[in-house]
Amino acid sequence: MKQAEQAMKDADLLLLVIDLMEGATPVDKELIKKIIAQGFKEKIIFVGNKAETAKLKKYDNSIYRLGLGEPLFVSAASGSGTGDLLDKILKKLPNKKLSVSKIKEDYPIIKIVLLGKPNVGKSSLLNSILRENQVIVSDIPHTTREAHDTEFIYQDQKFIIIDTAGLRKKSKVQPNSLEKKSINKSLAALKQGDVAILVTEVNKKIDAQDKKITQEILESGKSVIIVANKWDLISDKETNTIKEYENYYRQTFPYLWWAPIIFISAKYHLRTRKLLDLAKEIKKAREIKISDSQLDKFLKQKIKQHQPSRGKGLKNPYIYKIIQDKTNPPHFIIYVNDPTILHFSYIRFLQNNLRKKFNIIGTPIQIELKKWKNKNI
Ligand SMILES: Nc1nc2c(ncn2[C@@H]2O[C@H](COP(=O)(O)OP(=O)(O)OP(=O)(O)O)[C@@H](O)[C@H]2O)c(=O)[nH]1
Ligand SMILES: [Mg+2]
Repeated sequence: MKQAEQAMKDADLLLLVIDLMEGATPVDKELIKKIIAQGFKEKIIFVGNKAETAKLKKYDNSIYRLGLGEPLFVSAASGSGTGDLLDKILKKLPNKKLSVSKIKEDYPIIKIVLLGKPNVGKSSLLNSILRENQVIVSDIPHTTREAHDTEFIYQDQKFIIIDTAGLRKKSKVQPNSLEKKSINKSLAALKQGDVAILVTEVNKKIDAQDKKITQEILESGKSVIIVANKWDLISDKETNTIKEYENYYRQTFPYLWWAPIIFISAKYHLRTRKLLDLAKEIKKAREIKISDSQLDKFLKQKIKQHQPSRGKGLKNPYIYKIIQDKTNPPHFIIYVNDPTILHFSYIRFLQNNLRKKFNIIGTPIQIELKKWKNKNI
């Protein structure tokens, strides 16, 4: 039913076909109620099928009580009435078409890339999000040979999810093999995405290969969500079990401390769609543009709270200004009297506070130090 509802939302036109001999079934009635309640009544062309047979016998008058008026009588078997139906469809469609293609053009798309070792459940996660068995899932590692895209709309937002082939340790992969090629494709897919989802198996230890993949993601500058899949395999869960696992993940990926961790079960559809909501927020964070005046105010506050400490050398560091010069991911320039003397921990301090203050979730924040010259004013 959920899928049907989404389809109703996306459709330009709904053909509601009633069997005139049977009348409206309880399922039909339920569906019609839903359609009307959701305001889709005007999308409907109401069709009564088996008109010929129904004319001979008497058809069920209850169809008039459905709130949809008189149906268009057709007979799918003999073809009668289908010409009228086509006219009606064409009449309803042209204006709609325009608005749809217009929406598509300037519709922001969120591109998510699923990455992880073989067999961790990347394709299952995609299936769970879509709730359709579109992608082949199996127990044999390397089920997915090629990265492939699935485009869909969820809560008025267009998404593309790229499911990739599992990434195995380099030393185990034959050079020039098919596998090597699919690994290259997975990494190429990463370049196209906004948000990388690192899929891991919560019932297994994080190993060097998982870490290697996070390195690739970090180098790409993409946003990240860490997924701990197969949560259903953890038995005897207690209230703090998630917290314990989360601590383990945090310790294992200290350099990704800013990435959200979500515990899911692709198999049982647990929290899988939550990832879409999160990706939406993250995409916003990736595209954030903070004005100079907001950053001036921020810098003043922070310096007041905590003076920049000295690194190497004898000079005291002095920060003139912070500006954001790029977005996707956000990139800032800190203008200082001497870029070599500002202590690393102070840059961290500013970075963390930028993240907190402007809610930059799941996204790397890039910072560059530059020497202040008067012409920068
Ligand atoms: N118990 C459990 N099993 C899962 C879950 N998600 C996936 N699996 C199983 O894990 C196996 C691998 O799933 P896939 O989705 O094919 O994994 P993949 O990461 O796409 O694998 P490759 O395409 O080979 O890289 C299958 O047997 C799935 O049924 C889960 O949440 N819980
Ligand atoms: Mg797969």
